[in-house]
Amino acid sequence: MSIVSYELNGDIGIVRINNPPVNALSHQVRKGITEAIEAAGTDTSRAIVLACEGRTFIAGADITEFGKPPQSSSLPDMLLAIEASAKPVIAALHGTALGGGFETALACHYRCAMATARVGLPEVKLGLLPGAGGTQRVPRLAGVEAALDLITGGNPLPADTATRLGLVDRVFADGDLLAQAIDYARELVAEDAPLKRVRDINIDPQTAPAELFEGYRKKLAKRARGQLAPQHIVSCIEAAVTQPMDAGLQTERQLFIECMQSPQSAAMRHLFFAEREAAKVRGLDRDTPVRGIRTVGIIGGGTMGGGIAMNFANAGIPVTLLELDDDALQRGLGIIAKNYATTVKKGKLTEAESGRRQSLIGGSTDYRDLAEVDLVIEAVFENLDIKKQVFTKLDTVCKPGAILATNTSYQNVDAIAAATARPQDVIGLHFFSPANIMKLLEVVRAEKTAATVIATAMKLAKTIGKIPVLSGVCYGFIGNRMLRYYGREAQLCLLEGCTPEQIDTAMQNWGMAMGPLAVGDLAGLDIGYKARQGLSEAEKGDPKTYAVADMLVEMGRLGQKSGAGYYQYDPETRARTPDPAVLEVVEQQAAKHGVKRRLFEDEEIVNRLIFALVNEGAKILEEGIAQRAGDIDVVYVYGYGFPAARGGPMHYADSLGLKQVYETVCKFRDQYGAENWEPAPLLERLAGEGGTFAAWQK
Ligand code: 3H9
Repeated sequence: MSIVSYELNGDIGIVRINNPPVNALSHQVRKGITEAIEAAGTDTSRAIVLACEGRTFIAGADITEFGKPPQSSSLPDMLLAIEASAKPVIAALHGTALGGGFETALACHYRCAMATARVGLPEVKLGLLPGAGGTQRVPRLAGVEAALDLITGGNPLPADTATRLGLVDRVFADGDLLAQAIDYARELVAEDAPLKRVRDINIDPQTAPAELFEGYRKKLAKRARGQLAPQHIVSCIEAAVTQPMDAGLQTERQLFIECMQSPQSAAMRHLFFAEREAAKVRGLDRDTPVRGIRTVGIIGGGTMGGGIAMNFANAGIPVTLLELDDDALQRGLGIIAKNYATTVKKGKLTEAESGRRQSLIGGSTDYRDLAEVDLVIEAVFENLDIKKQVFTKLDTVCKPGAILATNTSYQNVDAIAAATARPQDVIGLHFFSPANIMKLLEVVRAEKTAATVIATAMKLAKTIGKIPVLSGVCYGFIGNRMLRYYGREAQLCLLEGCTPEQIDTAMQNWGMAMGPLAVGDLAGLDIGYKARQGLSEAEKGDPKTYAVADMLVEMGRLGQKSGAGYYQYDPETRARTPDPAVLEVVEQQAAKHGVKRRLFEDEEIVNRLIFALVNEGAKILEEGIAQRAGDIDVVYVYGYGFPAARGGPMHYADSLGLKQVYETVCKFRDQYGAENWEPAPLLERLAGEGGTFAAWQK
């Protein structure tokens, strides 16, 4: 079948698109649709149905064509041709009608959809705005506020909500979409229904005063700090109110191009593909068999274990939560119940659904209850000996073929696997806290992990809504290994002259979701403290590095949970305020370790922290711990609050140019010593060759 086909079904012309996997609007598709509409204009058809083959209606412009020279006909031109058709064009939607795909539907005169369909304009997630009339047509149909929410949020709407907003005209509960769309087209012809062109709708300016847009801009300045596209979307929707359609389309076009050429969009498009690429394991056949995961056991009902359990229950997979005794078990189940209650309170889940999900989580204090589960995830205390004991026990009770996973953040998965007689079934599944919310899952391949176990883990991640990234075994895997150096530089900047708020503000202004010291307070300063206690003097490194952090813990300042850490916290609101007592500790420790405090520019703080990440990332890449630079970016954006608009640490370094990064790292080495700042060999090599991390293949 050709990419776009046209045929007559009695008096209805049918344009069908068949461009797997998601019917993206490639040059060929645009050309095909334009020609089909032209053909339908001159034949005996009385109405035209536009529908797609495969799993979805058009999922948008073809992102792989972005950044390449444009080919005619352009999407806006194609849509003008559809809108201008003298015969009604009816879009028939199934799957996800997104971006340029939904804009195509909006340029049609009527839209019908399966009840399961979803429609949306996710361009903002690519650092873009809808560039084919979406910002002009949605407010005309659904009103300005709904348009602002839909387009700046980027999340798709279910068909019934879209119908309520006037974006869809007819919904089919089930049955054959094309047959029903043809009937609907005949009905419209019989009624002599008017050609409903969205451009003919005028928006009452009274419904959208200038203050509405100003308020929205301010809200977005906080929610999407420093991002261009959300602000431009507001301007486009404002233009839909204040300008005639064609002028509004021009405004949209101009701002779309500006977004498309921005480094922010390049970064976010990089992430779109990196995220999908990360799910692919090099050297693993696409048809590697996967094991069925119908039931799961989780060992440890603490915050982590409970959060992990929720992921499976949310995906309809029954879980047995194992604890040492009944008290601990009831505490764990209680935390889960509380988390669900909060979600219900926020209106994100119904009471009934929350009950259904919780009914999938059972408890036990007996290992034998894990005998038949397909997967066990161990989430006990971060101690290698305890973990080994757990795995030895699992080896005796679990059925053959069960996957035995550890949720360790640091421990050696090979050593854990060696505690069993089936190391091929052992894998690391490193969830991020809060585990029911954070998208990232590091899948840790141990030396003997079987291919089928890796393939199962990668697939399972998708089932439970996670973004998987494969990591090799090393201390801290990809994310936490790099974080150590980021944290080290934050500590040293503090000692050398910064205040906690200067560091956190500099990093937040740069785009990080939170500053490193505020994150420390949130996680609890005692965690790092305890981990450091377990290290030898040689492993601890320079004693000045964590002098402030250690002192704060010894003063009982454990972070938010004790009401004070790097900051003071209001017990009611948790609002933080700077604390002069912390500065005293910093000054005392600086004096003790002979560090002369000085003034810092924000740029130096950012460079020290981010380049420490990049330098370690380069080592991780060269060692093969990460499969590709994009995987490291995905880890940082989805697990550590790294700004998507900067594309992840490795993309950011590539975008600056590795020569510049290398030279700065060398400058830091000369200034602060080779112990912390020896440039990674790969960084040095690529900087010399004019290469990039993205293009480097091991
Ligand atoms: C736009 O439309 C701009 C216009 O406003 C203006 C223009 C002037 N193009 O995600 P999956 C590939 S901007 C090219 O794993 P799922 C994807 O890379 C666009 N390729 O499947 C993957 O390839 P591979 C606005 C695309 O079922 C394969 O399809 N639209 C595109 O989990 C399967 O993807 C969007 O932002 C594309 N547009 O989810 C929608 N989309 O197999 C982006 C996907 O080689 N897409 N691919 O790795 C999505 O959100 C999801 O792909 C979708 C399916 C929900 C559709």
